[in-house]
Amino acid sequence: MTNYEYAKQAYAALGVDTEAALTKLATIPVSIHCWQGDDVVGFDGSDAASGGIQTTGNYPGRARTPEELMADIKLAFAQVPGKKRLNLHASYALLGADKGKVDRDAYRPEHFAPWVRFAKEIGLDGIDFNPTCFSHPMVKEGLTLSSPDKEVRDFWIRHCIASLRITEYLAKEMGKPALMNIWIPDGFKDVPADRLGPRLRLKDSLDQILAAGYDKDLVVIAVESKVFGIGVESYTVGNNEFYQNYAAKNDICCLLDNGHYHPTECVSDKIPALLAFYDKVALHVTRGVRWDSDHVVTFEDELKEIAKEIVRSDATDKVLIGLDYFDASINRLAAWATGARNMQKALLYALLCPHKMLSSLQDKGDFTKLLVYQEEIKTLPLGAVWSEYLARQGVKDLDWIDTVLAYEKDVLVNRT
Ligand code: RNT
Ligand code: ZN
Repeated sequence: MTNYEYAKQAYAALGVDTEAALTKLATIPVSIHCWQGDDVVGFDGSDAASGGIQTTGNYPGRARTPEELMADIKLAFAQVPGKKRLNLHASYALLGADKGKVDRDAYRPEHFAPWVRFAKEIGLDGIDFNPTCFSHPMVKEGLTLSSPDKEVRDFWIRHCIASLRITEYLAKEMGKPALMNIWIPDGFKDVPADRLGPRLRLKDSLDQILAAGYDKDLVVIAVESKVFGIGVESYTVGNNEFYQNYAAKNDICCLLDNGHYHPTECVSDKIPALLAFYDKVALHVTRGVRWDSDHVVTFEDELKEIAKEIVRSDATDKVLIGLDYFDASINRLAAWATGARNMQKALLYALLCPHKMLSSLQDKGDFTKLLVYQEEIKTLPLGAVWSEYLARQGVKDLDWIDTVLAYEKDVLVNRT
């Protein structure tokens, strides 16, 4: 008997069909961020991320050009099973002859045409997009869409509207709806004198962006809240309450980044709360260590809980799963692939849980048996099913790291 056959029987004893789980897993898209490959720098002029986000480490091999980033994405994504989308930021525009002439408020779809060609070439399931409202001279006093300076607000409103057109284009080209997620760094280091004014200005800016109109069959707009950032410790304009109410009243979507809440809050618990009201919920799956540090996603409890909530709420088509981490202290391709593989593994873990049986124990009030089963399930032979999935997807098991390290030796070390 193979390991997989043994595992299949072990799960079947609990009423779980491993074949159905493997089939389902291969249909769930995960949007993988482009920004792990170059430390969130982009190609439009900045030399480091700013605005409360920060990469630490200087491991050799950062992608410095679109060609390098695409080559790295191709190799890193090939180590990840499942349906993959690409998550782009506006700062990754390929401006060509427009470089230095066209600013972010005038980026056009054609500046992203090479990304479409690339995504098609490597068989991706779609492209998602983000306006880049940070790492730019028009971020004034740390503010963008909430700035008291109308010129600043207008610049970022135009940027978000330009991004909307680009997102529509990406969706149309890829033949798949796309997410456009708005995150802004706006906030204050010290106790503000006015907490309402900036929020009213942000509300008005968002209203103006939405008033530009967009094709709702092609684009889902999300807003991403945050509790605090480095340098903006005292106040964040776009906090959770602001955006949840804004999204609800304007029929857009909330994006939950699990690094953006107080440390004892769980995004896993927020997902079903939002699903009670929203058709779509977007995620940035990350791992915060003590703060929103964006460490590589590992196979830890909250990741499993997030995956379980998506699967047992029958919401794999409602929850838009995206990744958001960036580690510059280790091989960046290994970082990318590790986090993305873990997201897939957590979804598999969730698909292999006997949810109906467990929830009926809850409904019957049999909390003793519920606890016992939930604990026993943790050590079922997940690894054998995972290996089977990798084999069926044509993706390497543990030895994938050898491929990445060979690439480091041949290619990455020459980027000095
Ligand atoms: C920052 C947000 C945001 C960014 C990316 C690059 O705290 O999480 O989503 O990390 O858009
Ligand atoms: Zn995020």
